[in-house]
Amino acid sequence: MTARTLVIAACFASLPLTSLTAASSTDLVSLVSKPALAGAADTPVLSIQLVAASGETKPQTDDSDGRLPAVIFPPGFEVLPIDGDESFIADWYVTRNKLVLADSSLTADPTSVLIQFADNTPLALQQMTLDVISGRVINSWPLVPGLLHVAIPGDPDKVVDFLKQWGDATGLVEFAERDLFYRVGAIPNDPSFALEWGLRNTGQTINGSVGISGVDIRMSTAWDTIRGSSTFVVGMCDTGIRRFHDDLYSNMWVNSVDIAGNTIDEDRNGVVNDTWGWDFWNNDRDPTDDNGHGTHIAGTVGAVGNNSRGVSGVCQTVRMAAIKIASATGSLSTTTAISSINYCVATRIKVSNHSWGGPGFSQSLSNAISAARTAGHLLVCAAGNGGSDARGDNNDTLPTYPASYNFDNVISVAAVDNRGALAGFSNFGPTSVDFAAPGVNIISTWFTSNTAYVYLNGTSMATPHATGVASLVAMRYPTWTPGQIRARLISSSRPLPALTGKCVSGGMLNATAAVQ
Ligand SMILES: [Ca+2]
Ligand SMILES: [Ca+2]
Ligand SMILES: [Ca+2]
Ligand SMILES: [Ca+2]
Repeated sequence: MTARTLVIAACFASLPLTSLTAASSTDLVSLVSKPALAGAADTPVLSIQLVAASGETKPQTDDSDGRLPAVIFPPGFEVLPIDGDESFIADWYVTRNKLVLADSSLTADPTSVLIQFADNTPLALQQMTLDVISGRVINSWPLVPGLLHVAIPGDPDKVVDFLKQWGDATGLVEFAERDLFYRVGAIPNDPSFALEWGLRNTGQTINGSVGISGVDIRMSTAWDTIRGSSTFVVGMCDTGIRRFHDDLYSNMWVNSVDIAGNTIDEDRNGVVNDTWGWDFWNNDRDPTDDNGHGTHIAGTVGAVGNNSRGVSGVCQTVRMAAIKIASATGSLSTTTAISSINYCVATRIKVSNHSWGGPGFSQSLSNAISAARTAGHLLVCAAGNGGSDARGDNNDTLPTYPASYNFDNVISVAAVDNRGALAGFSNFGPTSVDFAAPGVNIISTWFTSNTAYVYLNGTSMATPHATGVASLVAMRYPTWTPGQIRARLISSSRPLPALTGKCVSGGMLNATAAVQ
């Protein structure tokens, strides 16, 4: 048996030495406090002896009912269980949500951090690490083994700094980072006569703006090929959905596998009784929209077609899972985003809409999207609305995440108006934005009543056009990978002069060509 001795200077004075001593009771860790080793008297110094880890492993196997798991754990991974104290976790959500509702300018969660443990890190050493920072596990995800969302009492920046040093010294922590915040974003317009120019543009005047005939996504002829499917589920990761809206109700997904009214997660996707999807922001089973953004986007993907009312989604028939990841004020976090992707993969949802973003790179989110790629999941993402000045930026030099994660299961969508011009607010990027879709004066369902509609502007509105077309392609070609679907949407785009050099395709989404 080999032993390594490591000396770690703790970087903040509030280090709870007593909890460290408690961790030494296991046979995996021999932990001794040696304050005398430090140069500075007020800096606690620990000597940690790592005695050959026993390497307990728990590889995931096939479910007993014969369904293949969506995600296979790498051998050797075992993740600390979520803190068993349900009231602590419930309180944490309430506290976090109050902080965010009170201050929408927060750029990261002040109460928690993300920790990625290295492969084969024994549970006792994970727990010891948490003890050092007085951390308690809020969440973990089968999609990203070893990643923990941890509530902490101290300053998150200091904790992240400490965990980096701790990781360098011990090899236990691959990385640690803040739980970054992002925003859903749309620019409201006054309601006026409902016309969906983005689906079919005859040059009609929309909200005072005269259109150019043919600047549309060629939807009506695409519907000659495919109009949708009542078995295809699309993940709507946003502020929730008003699911009883007259023009949405019959296209909403109802999860019949997870039976409500019990305590069993029958479909084993990680949440219990998720009948309509899930609310990851409030951690409850009711993903009703309290903002509006998500209901608008849902109407563009899948308002019921041919029902003699309102608008039609790109998919006339589809099943939309309401996956609420954002607050009433439109803020969301890395961790709610990861939860939504984990949920989609675990529920075998192939395509998801992400009309949100921000400038913060997250290694955790990047890893989750990479794992989703392996699992065959496609994310359709908004290129972004130009940051705080609402003037479009070049994402090649100023990335917007998640749209700018460079994987072939991520589509980045810019916005055009009804005259074929790139919207002034729309981000662009010759290599990082894939194509444009209608995003100015977009009429869709609204959350204030079951018969409400409203116009909105934004790459948030362009994105669901692409999500709808990607879903139609996935329905038509069920064996295609996300990369194949993305490549089809890019190659079938119709060039527009204003988009030359502004995106990969130099063009606008073309549903008719995409579904051929
Ligand atoms: Ca159940
Ligand atoms: Ca479930
Ligand atoms: Ca809720
Ligand atoms: Ca309709």
